[in-house]
Amino acid sequence: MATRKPSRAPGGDPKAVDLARDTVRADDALMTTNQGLRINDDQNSLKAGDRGPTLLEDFQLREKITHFDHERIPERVVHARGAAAHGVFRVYKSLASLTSAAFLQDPAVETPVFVRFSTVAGSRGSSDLARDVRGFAVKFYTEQGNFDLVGNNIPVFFIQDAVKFPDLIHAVKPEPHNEIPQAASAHDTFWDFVSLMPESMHMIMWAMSDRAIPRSLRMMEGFGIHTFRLIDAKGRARFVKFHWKPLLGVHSVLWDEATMISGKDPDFHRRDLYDAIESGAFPEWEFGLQVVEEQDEHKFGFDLLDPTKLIPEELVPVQRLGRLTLNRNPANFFAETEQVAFHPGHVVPGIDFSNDPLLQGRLFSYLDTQLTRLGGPNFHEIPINRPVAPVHNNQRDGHMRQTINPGQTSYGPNTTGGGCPMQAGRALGGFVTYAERVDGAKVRARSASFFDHFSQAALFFRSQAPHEQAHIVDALRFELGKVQALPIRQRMVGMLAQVDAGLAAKVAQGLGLEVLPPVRPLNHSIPADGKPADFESRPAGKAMAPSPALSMARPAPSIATRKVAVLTAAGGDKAAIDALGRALAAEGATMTVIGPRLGKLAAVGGDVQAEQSLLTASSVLFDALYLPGGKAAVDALLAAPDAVRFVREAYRHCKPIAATGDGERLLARALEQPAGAPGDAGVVTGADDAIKRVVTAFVKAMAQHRFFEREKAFALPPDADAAPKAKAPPRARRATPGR
Ligand code: HDD
Repeated sequence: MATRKPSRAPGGDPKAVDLARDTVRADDALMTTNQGLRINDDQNSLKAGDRGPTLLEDFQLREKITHFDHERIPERVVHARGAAAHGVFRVYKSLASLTSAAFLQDPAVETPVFVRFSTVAGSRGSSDLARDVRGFAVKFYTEQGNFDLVGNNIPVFFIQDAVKFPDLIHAVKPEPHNEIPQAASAHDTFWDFVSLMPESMHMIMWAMSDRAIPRSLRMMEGFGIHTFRLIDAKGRARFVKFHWKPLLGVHSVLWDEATMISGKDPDFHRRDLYDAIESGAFPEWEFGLQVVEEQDEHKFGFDLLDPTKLIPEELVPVQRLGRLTLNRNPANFFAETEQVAFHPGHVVPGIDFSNDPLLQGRLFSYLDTQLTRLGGPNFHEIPINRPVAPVHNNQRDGHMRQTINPGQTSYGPNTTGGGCPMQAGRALGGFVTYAERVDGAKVRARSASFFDHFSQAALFFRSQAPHEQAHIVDALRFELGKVQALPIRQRMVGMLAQVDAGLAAKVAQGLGLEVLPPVRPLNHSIPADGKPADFESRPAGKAMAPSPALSMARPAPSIATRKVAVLTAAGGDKAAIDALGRALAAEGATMTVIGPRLGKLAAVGGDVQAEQSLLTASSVLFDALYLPGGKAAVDALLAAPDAVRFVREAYRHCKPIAATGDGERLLARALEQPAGAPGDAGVVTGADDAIKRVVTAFVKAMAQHRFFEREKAFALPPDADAAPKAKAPPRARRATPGR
């Protein structure tokens, strides 16, 4: 029979955010209507005669069709495409010296969490591999109520004030006249907006970098972005930035790969997260804090309230203070991942806001958006949104109210309900807003301390490894190359010239712009003194020292969960495949045998199972490639163009490749064209009996993730890549208000 698990008793174990209490299983159940009436026949509608018209009387048909007609809810206006998981969070040691938040006091306390990752621009059905920022939203179900850390995988944002958010999103979404393009920023309206918003330049550097095409949601950093406040038990406040550091390292794919993955497996990230959790390889992040004492607020040369700025880790180290582990997939995507409602305003005592104007605007938007998306003010009663802390107040009624509040009293103060529910006050854990002193004239203005839009953009660009810089150049050439309006391209080049002259020159070259156009940075903000004289952005200040922490160019701490493709056919070298399999298993990595067809392949030394075929698999879905020996197998693969292409793509995408024995022949053929002679970096070869050495070197190569020196073999012809002599960017000119 269908079973409904009993609700958790009030005051029960707060660790158990157990949606099982609301889970209805249909094991051995009989089918019913929504009123519990058993259904006799669900295959035929009620008709006047077996060939006659359907009768309006068929309440069963109408109930089913009506429900179906209303199965979709509005997708999120941004971050529509996402995937999520349940997990737990624990601090390494008590953070009582920083905050009174109960869930940060005791390493023995395990706080349940629900984490949703997302892209921003695309619709719910768009590809995971779009060039985009990734949302990284964490809901902590604490004993004091829910705390939501609604961040991204990039530590800064496009705009400084929430009032520009609708403009930013309108600009990046598909253009309104033809709804093109889907999940892509490479179009006119986005770059038109950006070219007029110098404050977006730092974020643009990140968005054009490989950070915007992660290898896996499990291999991304996360950031709270805004400066928040932590308040300790004595009421003392400090500024903080929140960080998530993935234990698997930070890795990305190449743009060419990303576009291919979008076709081969648009669910690549979602699948990767789901599969990792199902296999027990639980994704983990360390919780990091950058702490700034209140008296140090103004010592950085940029404003801590400006969300387009980060605090370089070299200036304020990230203290790693806790761990997040994702260990359970949602049981139902709609009920949990789609209906979860995050809100930066969901805080607990000990955590508070700063006056960052982007954050301040967000505090309005998230609650408001749920009214449309989830249909009314009772979305907090949906199981995934329900706090584990008990909820008592005088709010009543509204669409889809679940709670049955007995009794006469729905107001306060009251005597009819004995004065309940009572305010907690500070002593009993009531949330008390930090008493920041605020004193100012009412103005629509932005502080002049927000006006240096280029120093940190330059900091990011100059902190990148050469291949990372080259990828930014390529991304800008791609994105701006898709822009139709020449003035937009020109304005962008002018803007880039303020970040880095070499970068601008290379992008200009790729776009066929001979001469760098004049720079006319506009900033549609007015400084606090209201004088339009300072209407525009300031040129970059003194160059900041490069920050190595901003680069992803470092080996992975481990190769756990990396996926190796093994290309073979009947007659392959089973002993070598098994040896690799054992070595990978010891490292927590996995191997997939790919054959010309699925199923059993008679290999030398026994049978090998091909789990995927050349039709279903593609090199872009793997991290590395092994080509075992076996003459017959390699002869068969050499006759299959898809096999040769598989190897070529792996090489082109700079992946570690190993080949033993006859496998080297396949490697050599694949690399004849177009790469020319294969470079050695990341390619490990050896005779059949050298498998032990090859495997060891291959595993080591995998920790490096990619071998970008190979990209030179695929570089554009020199004509396209030589940078023209950059003219010094003209000095920023004063913009005329209203222009
Ligand atoms: Fe936002 C969703 C992150 C600025 C308005 N935002 C949303 C999600 C994430 C972020 C991760 C998806 C949450 C989920 O998985 O359900 N947003 C950010 C970050 C920002 C930011 C890191 C800047 C630092 N957002 C921002 C501004 C506004 C919004 C300035 C409006 C003024 N965001 C929304 C929203 C969404 C949202 C419209 C859409 C769906 C939702 O809230 O629940 O309210």
